[in-house]
Amino acid sequence: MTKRKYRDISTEGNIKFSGITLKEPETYAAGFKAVKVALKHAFKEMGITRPLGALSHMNQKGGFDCPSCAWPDPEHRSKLGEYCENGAKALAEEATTKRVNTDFFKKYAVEELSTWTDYEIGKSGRIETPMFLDTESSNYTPISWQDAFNIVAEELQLLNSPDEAIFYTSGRSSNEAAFLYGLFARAFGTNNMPDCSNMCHESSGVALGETLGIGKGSVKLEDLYKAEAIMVIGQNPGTNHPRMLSALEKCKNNGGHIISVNPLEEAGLTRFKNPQEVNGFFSGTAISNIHLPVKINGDVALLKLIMKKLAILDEGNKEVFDHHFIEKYTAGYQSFINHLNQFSEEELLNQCGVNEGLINQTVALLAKNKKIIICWAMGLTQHKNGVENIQECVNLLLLKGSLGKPGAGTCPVRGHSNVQGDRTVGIMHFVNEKLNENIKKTFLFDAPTKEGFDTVKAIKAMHEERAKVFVALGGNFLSAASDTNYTATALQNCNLTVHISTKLNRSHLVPGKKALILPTLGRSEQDKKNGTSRFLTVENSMGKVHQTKGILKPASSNLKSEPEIIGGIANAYFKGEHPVNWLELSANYHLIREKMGAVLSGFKKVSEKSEAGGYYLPNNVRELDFSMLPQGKAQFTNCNLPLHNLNENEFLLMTIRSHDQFNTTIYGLNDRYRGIYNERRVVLMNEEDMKKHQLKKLDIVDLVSNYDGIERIAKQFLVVPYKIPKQNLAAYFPETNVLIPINQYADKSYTPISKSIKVSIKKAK
Ligand SMILES: Nc1nc2c(c(=O)[nH]1)N[C@H]1C(S)=C(S)[C@@H](COP(=O)(O)OP(=O)(O)OC[C@H]3O[C@@H](n4cnc5c(=O)[nH]c(N)nc54)[C@H](O)[C@@H]3O)O[C@H]1N2
Ligand SMILES: Nc1nc2c(c(=O)[nH]1)N[C@H]1C(S)=C(S)[C@@H](COP(=O)(O)OP(=O)(O)OC[C@H]3O[C@@H](n4cnc5c(=O)[nH]c(N)nc54)[C@H](O)[C@@H]3O)O[C@H]1N2
Ligand SMILES: [Mo]
Repeated sequence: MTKRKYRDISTEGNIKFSGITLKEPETYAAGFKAVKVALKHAFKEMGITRPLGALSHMNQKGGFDCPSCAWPDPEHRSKLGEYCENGAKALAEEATTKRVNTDFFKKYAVEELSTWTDYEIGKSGRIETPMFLDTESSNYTPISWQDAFNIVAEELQLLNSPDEAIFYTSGRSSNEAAFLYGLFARAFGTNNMPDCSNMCHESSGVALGETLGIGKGSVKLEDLYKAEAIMVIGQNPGTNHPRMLSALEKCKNNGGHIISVNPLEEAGLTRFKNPQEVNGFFSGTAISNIHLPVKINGDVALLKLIMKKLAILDEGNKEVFDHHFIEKYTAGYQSFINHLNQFSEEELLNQCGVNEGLINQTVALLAKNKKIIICWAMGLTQHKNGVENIQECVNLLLLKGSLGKPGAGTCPVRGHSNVQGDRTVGIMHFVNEKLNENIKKTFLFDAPTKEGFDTVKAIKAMHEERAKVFVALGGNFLSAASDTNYTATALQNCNLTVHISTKLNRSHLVPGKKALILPTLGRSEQDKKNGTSRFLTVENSMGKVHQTKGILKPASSNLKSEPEIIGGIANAYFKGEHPVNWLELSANYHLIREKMGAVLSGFKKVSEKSEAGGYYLPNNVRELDFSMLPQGKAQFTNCNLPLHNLNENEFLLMTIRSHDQFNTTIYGLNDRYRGIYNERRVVLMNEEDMKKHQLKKLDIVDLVSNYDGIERIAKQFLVVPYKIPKQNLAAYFPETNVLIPINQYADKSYTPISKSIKVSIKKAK
């Protein structure tokens, strides 16, 4: 067949701008305005009556877990509602009254839909019924569930090897769905399970696994209240984890200090009005005591400089570092200090770009406190040295003995609401022998022992036609992945692409030769069996497993739950000839949990009543047990300084989220906290750089990356003067993903370098 055309507006140009307005960035996050904006979104999408009832159940015991981020819920929920502006927007997006029905697909061919922006695609609404795109067709047509399952089964049977199939997961699925999905992939015979976390916190997982023996953070929510100092590095909680600001506020009110490390002065990190407290509506708290405006990817240099200065102070009194802790629990201290001594203060200062006075203030604060927490997100993970960025944070905590005690520890702030749980229950491309053994014991089949593909490897395999069937449990693989045009070809090369989704997105519109969209229930919707509502479980950012139970009427009567869809596919494939009874297992969530308890360490068979508030999974760092590591000790790491060798006309570009988006789902065109309204194709630039390059406010430029001799262009961005370090730029993802080469990723974790892309700018013609 001839390949269907696919069009990418970033590559084509001819952009119609939507009429930008610029204001001063806001200094306060949240407050009354946030609640007002949240409700406006909710009423617009969900109608008049549903939002308030639904919001009052979000993040409450017995209700449903917010579909936005993975921040944990406090033990005592606020009476004003335990949700934030962006949680309400996420709910509104899922519970919208708009529908993508059969007529919609009849009206619009996939090629035409692929020219729509992500915003326009997302706003079309919830998918009502399974849809199929046949080899020569230009439009999706409706299909029965059983026929859809049979098509997937047939295409899987046609493969020469199970490793020609790919099973992607995005982090919104429940533990039960993800467990079943991983079980099916293994029963089918492959570990090709790329996951959104490959593009997200994989660097954290690798860094923490190597140094502390567990790829997760160590703090609990209460620790943030007790900390003496919290560093928030490379993270924008005001937009992406707003409820974290309440925890930072509590820390401050208890006498703690907050240090933010970020090229931008993000709204929530400066000041905050707590919408969950009556007085917070009006008066606010200044959050950061110290803000360190580091250059993009200057964090290792900054941390090294801080530790060098601390080491000098420690030389004098041996009280700045926790020598008892270092001696008893760590390995590599002396080698670390020797390595640190090789760097000059001048070189480090120059590379991090931060004023020395501010660094000295930070050093003074850290010198006298030993209960320190470091929180981080994508500003650290999405660089070539993403793993080392995090290991440098671990070094600081080890020096201070800030682990395994109240008020101290590591806090990688997770993205998707159940991304951590999905990994815990078995979504991973590498082989876990213990898991395989337990699967054998419980389910009586042999799981594959060959390492599978992560995101980058999966894209390459599809591009080179080594993989031919792509199945996605949620997510928007095309827009989320790097090198958009390369990834598009990869998906188009497949014989079949299958998306289990709630809403239409770009990945459905750049399909394989055949394609299926299988519509599923969202987190907020009732999942009924024989008239009774069922619950599922998720794991939050701090390792606590808890229930989630939807309360809204489903978007259509023809949706299936994720476990049922997976069970349907597995049953059509195995046709009863497999030791697992897939239909029975997928229909009974209690049974899935019972099996999870048998296969995974720490999982309990939660019933409706027991463990309703959730339980923590085991965490060796909390116990200071490093027996799984060399010498049985936590490891110091000697990290190098990243090198970019920028010439005069080159910049480092970070691709970030606006306040009006959840990853590739675009809620609206405003980035209120940064003062940017009604336009997403903007590039934030330092005013001196603008002068130097003879650019004026709102000039139109193209962004160009040049790696391995290939020029990649993202066309037509409006220049916005902004307080950002020189030679640094910021623009939104996913519009800029065309610029990120498939072969540029973090060492060891393979996370694309979404936060430090070397680019030049050209005035657009
Ligand atoms: N509303 C909303 N909530 C979300 C999401 C969403 O899209 N919308 N996404 C969810 C997901 S999946 C994730 S992973 C998280 C993402 O949460 P974040 O990591 O907060 O998201 P980003 O917008 O990528 O922001 C990265 C921050 O790091 C800073 N930064 C960039 N480069 C550097 C650097 O080199 N050094 C330092 N120190 N800072 C740097 C940027 O200025 C920005 O403030 O949020 C989750 N929550
Ligand atoms: N340049 C650049 N690229 C990035 C990033 C960046 O900072 N910069 N961030 C990366 C990060 S941190 C991440 S996590 C990835 C995100 O990658 P993904 O997780 O793949 O992308 P999302 O946009 O979160 O996926 C949204 C889609 O999920 C589906 N969906 C929503 N809820 C549900 C549900 O309950 N069930 C099912 N089955 N489907 C559902 C909807 O169809 C929706 O369109 O993107 C990465 N890409
Ligand atoms: Mo993420």
